[in-house]
Amino acid sequence: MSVKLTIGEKEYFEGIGKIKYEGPKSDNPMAFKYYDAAKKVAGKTMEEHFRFAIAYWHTFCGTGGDPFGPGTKEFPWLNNSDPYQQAKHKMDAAFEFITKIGAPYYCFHDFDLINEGDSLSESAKRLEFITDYAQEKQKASGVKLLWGTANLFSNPRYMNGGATNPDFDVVAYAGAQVKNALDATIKLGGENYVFWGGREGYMSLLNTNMKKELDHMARFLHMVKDYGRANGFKGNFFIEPKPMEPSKHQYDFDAATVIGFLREYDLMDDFKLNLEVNHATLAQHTMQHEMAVAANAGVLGSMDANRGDYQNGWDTDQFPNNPYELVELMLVFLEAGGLQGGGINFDAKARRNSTDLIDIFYAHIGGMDAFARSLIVADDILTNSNYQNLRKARYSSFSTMDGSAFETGKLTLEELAAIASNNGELKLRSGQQELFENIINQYL
Ligand code: XLS
Ligand code: NI
Ligand code: NI
Repeated sequence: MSVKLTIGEKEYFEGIGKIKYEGPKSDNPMAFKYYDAAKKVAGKTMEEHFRFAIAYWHTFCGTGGDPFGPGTKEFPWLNNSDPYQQAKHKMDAAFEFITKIGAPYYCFHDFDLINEGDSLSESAKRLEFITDYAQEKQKASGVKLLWGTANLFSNPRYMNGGATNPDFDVVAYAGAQVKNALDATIKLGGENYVFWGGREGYMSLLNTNMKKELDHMARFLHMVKDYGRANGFKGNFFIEPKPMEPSKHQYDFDAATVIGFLREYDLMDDFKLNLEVNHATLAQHTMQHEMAVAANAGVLGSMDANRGDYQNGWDTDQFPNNPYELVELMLVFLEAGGLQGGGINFDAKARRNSTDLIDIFYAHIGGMDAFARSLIVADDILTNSNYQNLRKARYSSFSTMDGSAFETGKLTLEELAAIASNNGELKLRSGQQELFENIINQYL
């Protein structure tokens, strides 16, 4: 039985209704086993915790092309050579999918919404047109915009970067494009605005003045922030770290690097981080490491959810499906008090050989369920297990008189040395890693 959930002319995902929660015993592949939007966990509903978002680029634009072959997926909404009509059909399909899967948010790059025109003014006109339509669709469906961004990496003009391009005219073009993308985000009530610097980096230091490029990037971000604030944008600006791909060296390498940059250039008040799982692994970190670094600095803003592949080293953007790993993320997530202003955006794509439209549903149902199950387990661990106490106990010596004098800056190095000589040789204290690891399996 299909339910009509569109305000467009055509139903694209025929025969599929709204995806419902049926619980872990259900064997219906088109139902949630764990994601129950209204269920309360740790004081908030699952919907409030996650604020799931659908990525426009992978889900409605990406037909599976890779360096070795063209797209494999037939997206009926792309079958139109008129860019305006095509954009409308794509948006009909997008809002139909987002409503049926039950995600409260979506995210886009400017030219995911509508193909770029052949001049700045034609592109601006196209964006104006499609964001008028998006306003209608958002109103009719209740779906909201988690964040918008500008694509400053696909067009050949950005081959040497956008804001960090050595050619000032390209920087100006990037400025015009970001201004339009931010205007579109503001117009649609977007809650955040993202910068991912795919080509803000370099291929060879021989032809690069890194200091100048970083100064330019900061200048650019300040300009965008000032413009946004002057035009009523109250949300967060997010930077999305990634160490490489497409650039050899990307300036927004990882969470710690970006935080250093934001502090150096006085941007911490307006910018937070949008962390992506596969980018963390490309930087040789775990996602929980990146999340903890951001949370410690008060800038854990948002998450691009996906996963990489342990046997190869690129951004495969697969859907998350590993509960053990996700529990580790959800522990950091809950202990940090959640995300600041952002949500969980599936920056993930069904595989190139997953060519049925229904595969898009399987992929998102799986991702949402994997997060939901992990949230429940992480909450259970935090409320019912010995986990936090065990970790705390490792640091108990800092609650002694000397330990707390050290923490509060009341000890000199000479005093520290005197304490050590009084203690004599020390007993080893186990880190008990395996004991900690077993807790997750026990609660899964
Ligand atoms: C690419 C990035 C990109 C950003 C948005 O690796 O993840 O998709 O999320 O520009
Ligand atoms: Ni991303
Ligand atoms: Ni990515």
